[in-house]
Amino acid sequence: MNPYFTTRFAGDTEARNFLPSLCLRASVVKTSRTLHLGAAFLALISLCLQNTQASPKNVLLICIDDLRPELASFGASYVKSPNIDKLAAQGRPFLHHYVNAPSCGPSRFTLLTGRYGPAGNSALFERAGEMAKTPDAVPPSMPEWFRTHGYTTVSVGKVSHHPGGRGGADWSDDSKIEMPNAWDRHLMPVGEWQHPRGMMHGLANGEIRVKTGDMDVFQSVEGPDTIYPDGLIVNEALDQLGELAADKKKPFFLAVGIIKPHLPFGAPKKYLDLYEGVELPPIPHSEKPTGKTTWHGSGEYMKYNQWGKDPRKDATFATEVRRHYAACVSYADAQVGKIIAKLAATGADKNTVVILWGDHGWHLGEHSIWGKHSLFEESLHSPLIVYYPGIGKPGIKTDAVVETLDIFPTLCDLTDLPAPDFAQGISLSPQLSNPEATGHTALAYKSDANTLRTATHRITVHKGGEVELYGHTTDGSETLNIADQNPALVAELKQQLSEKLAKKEG
Ligand SMILES: [Ca+2]
Repeated sequence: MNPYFTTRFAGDTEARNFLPSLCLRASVVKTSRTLHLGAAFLALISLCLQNTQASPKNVLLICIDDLRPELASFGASYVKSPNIDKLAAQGRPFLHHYVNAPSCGPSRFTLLTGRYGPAGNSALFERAGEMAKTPDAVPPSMPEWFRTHGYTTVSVGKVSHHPGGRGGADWSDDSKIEMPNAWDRHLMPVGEWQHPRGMMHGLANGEIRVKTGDMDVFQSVEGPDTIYPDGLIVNEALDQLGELAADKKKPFFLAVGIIKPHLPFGAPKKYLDLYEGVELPPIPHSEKPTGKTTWHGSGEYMKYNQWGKDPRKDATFATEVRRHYAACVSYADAQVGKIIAKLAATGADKNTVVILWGDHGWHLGEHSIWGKHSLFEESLHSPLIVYYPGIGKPGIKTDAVVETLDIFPTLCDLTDLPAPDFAQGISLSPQLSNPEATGHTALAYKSDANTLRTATHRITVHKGGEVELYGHTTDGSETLNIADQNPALVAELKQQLSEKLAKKEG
C-alpha cells in the first residue's frame, strides 16, 4: 500500500459520508409528526437533496506547448486569441504565472506531480524508473491522486513530455509508460503522422521530421484543422469529453495537450491570413546580453530549414517567423474554442473546473534568443487561467506572482479533494477569491543555474557563483544587471532562493 494514500482515504470517506448521515437523522425527526418539526424536516430534506445531488466537480486541464503570454487578454491586442480571451473574461487570468523550468519535460513534471523535479526533459521517465524500484517512495502524481479519489482520468495529446505518455523509439511503446498509475486512458491519435513522435514535430498532411535540417521552420498550407496534428488531437478530445460527461456515476479529470505553437510553426493558412495587414510591435530588447547570463545560441530553432536566413540578422525574416508563430497561437486558440464549446454542449460546463496553462514561454528575438531554455522572463512567463462556475469577480486579472507548482493544490481545493501534503505548491484559492491577494516567489531551474522571481525582482545564480539581478518595478527588460550595486538585496534574495532550493531537494 502506498503510504501516501493510507490516512487520506479514511478522512475523505468520512467527509463524504457526513451529509447522508445527516439526512438519515432527518428521517427520524419526521416520525414526530408535529407541524414545526415537519417544516424543519422539509427544509432539511431539501438541503440534503441539494447536497447529495451536487456531484464532485470535474477537471478539464488544457496544456498548450510553448505558448507565450502574448494574447489579447494578456495585453497583446495584435494577437488573435478570441477563445482563450473568452475563457479569461469568465475566469481568473494570472498575469504573473511562472513555470518552474524553461523546457517541456521538467515544467510538465511540476504541473503533473506538484513537486519540483529534475531539470531535464526525461524528468517524468526518471520518476517512473524510481516508481519501479521503490514505489512507496514516490508520491502519487496529480492525475493519480484524482484517480484514486474516484475520478476517471484521461489524457489526450501532449500532456506529459511525450504526447500519449509512452517511450520507445517512436514514443508508442506500451511497456514504457511515462506516468504509471496516472491515467485510465492516455491517448494519442497519430493519423498520417504514423506515431506520436511523428505528430510531435509534424507538418501538413503527414509530414514527419526525419532530418531537422530538411524540415521547414514554418509553413501554412490551405486546408482544415486536421491537416496539422492538433486537429486530430482535439477531435479525439471532443469524443472523450462526450463520453466522460455522459458517465453520471464518476467525475472526470480530462487533460488535453495541444502541440502548437511548438516548432515547427505550421498551421492551416486561414490562421496566417488573420495577420494580413496586422503590424507587430518591434521586438523589445533584441540585443544579445553582455556578461554572464543564460543566453544561448537558439540551437533548437536553428536546426530547422530557414532557407539560408537567420532572424537575428534579418528583420524582415524575423517578422515572418513571428507571424507564423502568431498563426500557430490562433490555431491553438481555435482548438481551445472547440473544447470549451463541447464542454458546454455536454452540460458539464456547469460542474467543471477549467485550467488553461502554457508549459513555458518563448523568446521571439528578445535578448537575441529564438527559443526557450533561458532563465529570462521570456522563457519562464506563461499564461495561466483558472475558471469554475460561480467564480467571483470573473475576468478580473491578478498580478500575484505564482508558479506552476501551485496548480495541484488549487485543483484539490476547488474539487474538495484532500490536500496532498506531499505537494510543494501553494493553493491559489486566495487569488481566486480576491484578485488583489498577494502571491509568493517563483523558483525555476536549469542544470547550471537557478532563478527566483519576486514581485519586484529576478535573481539568477549560476553554478559558478555569478549573479544576475534585475529590477521589475519600472522596467521588465532584464537588460541591466544591478547585482553589484545592491549587495544587501542580493544576499537577501540568495537566502530566499536557497530556502526554496532546500525545499526542492527535501
Ligand atoms: Ca513546451
